[in-house]
Amino acid sequence: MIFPDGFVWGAATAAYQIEGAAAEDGRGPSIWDTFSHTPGKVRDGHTGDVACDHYHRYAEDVALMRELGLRAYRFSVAWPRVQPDGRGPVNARGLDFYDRLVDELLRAGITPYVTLYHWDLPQALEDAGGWPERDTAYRFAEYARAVYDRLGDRVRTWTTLNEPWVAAFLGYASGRYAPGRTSPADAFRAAHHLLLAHGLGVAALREAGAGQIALTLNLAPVRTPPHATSEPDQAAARLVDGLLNRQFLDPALRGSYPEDVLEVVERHAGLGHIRDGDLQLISRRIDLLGVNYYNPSVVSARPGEPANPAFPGTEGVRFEPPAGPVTALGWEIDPTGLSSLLVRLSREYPGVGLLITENGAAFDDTVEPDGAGGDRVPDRDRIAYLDGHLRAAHAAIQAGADLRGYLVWSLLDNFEWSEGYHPRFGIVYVDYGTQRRVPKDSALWYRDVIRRNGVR
Ligand code: PNW
Repeated sequence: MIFPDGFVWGAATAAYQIEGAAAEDGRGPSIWDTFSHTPGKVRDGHTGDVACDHYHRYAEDVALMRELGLRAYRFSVAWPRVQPDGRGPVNARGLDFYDRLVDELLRAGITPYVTLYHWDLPQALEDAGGWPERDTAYRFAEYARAVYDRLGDRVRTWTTLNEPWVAAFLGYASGRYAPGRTSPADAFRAAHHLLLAHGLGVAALREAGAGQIALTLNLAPVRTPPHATSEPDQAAARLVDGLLNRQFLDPALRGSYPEDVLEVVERHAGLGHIRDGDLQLISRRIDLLGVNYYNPSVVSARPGEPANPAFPGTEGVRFEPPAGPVTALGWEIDPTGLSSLLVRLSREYPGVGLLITENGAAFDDTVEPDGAGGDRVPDRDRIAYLDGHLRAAHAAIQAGADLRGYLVWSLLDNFEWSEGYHPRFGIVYVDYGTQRRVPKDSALWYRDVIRRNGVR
């Protein structure tokens, strides 16, 4: 199964999950510093204070990427390094780090893909109201412009946001992620202001001359189980599809909120925060849609079921437990969800290129002797996961999806948000005691995939 010429192969990370150096070179606190330092919020009290120490070890990490044959590397910029209070003059020493990183990548022949916001909102902006506050979107656009002005001469592809659904609904509705608030009204306002930030960011980047602009969403097909296919079951699936997928796809790519989504928004938050002209801004043309895919969602109708806290308005909807094999996080493994998602996106939202900006799996990896005095990490289950999803991606291309590349989540084992360092998503193992990196068998397998531009 050979992929098209020019298909982009790489790996992804995010600032708070790998950098550490949380108080260095003038970095201000983000909502994830506050949250992870609040007892009871993150498993075992883990924080990103040190993480993979990538801030100091970036050169070694880029060398490793080169050895693995990566052609592209997606990383995020920490807003509180650039503007410690989220507004005002830039902290040059914070931008210096990304400057060095970009140069190191280019020297290694690796194309940098920059994400401007991967959830680490400066705490000062949260103190001023956070994403439920409209002003935060304008602050984001200023920040985006400041980063572009420093890196834009060398970075061609710019992503505004990573997964606004997670930032809004896990951050402000379920409270499982920073800042840990639990107000559905605030979550819907946050979602709209994140979209507005995206639109204002696109305008700022475009005006500054950015080559390729993207938005990354966490997307999943929403299905009903085989035993539940009645009209109410399908209505349940349609509702969850609206909240998870169409709430973001339609404004960004069609310039309107879906009617069924607007109805839920109005019930929880009113519509006063959606102003005339917002949707024109939000739908400014982008070049790429970043797709983060891990698993499908499966739901059915069940009267009396309380709403899922991350999906306000889903009273009477049951979120079904996985029916098949799962990863260490209990996430269902189903590559068919990726092919159907990609084909649907190309059909229903034509005219935007697709890039898989995250796909991968957490498993309980262990280091073992390789028999030659070294170490290896025999992660066969991860190889099977990645192989299955690459086959699904290939099938989607055959079926007409305009898929341009694949970035595995993640390069390194890292800080998996509320789950701390327990889940290991990396193709490279990190021994947190010594910061030693050990490429897992999946990394060596991936190197071969890249070499032959496909899977056997
Ligand atoms: C994504 N959910 O997070 C993020 O972009 C990464 O930073 C993260 O490490 C990776 O996936 C693995 O979790 C998600 O509950 C977290 O639906 C949670 C959900 C989705 C995506």
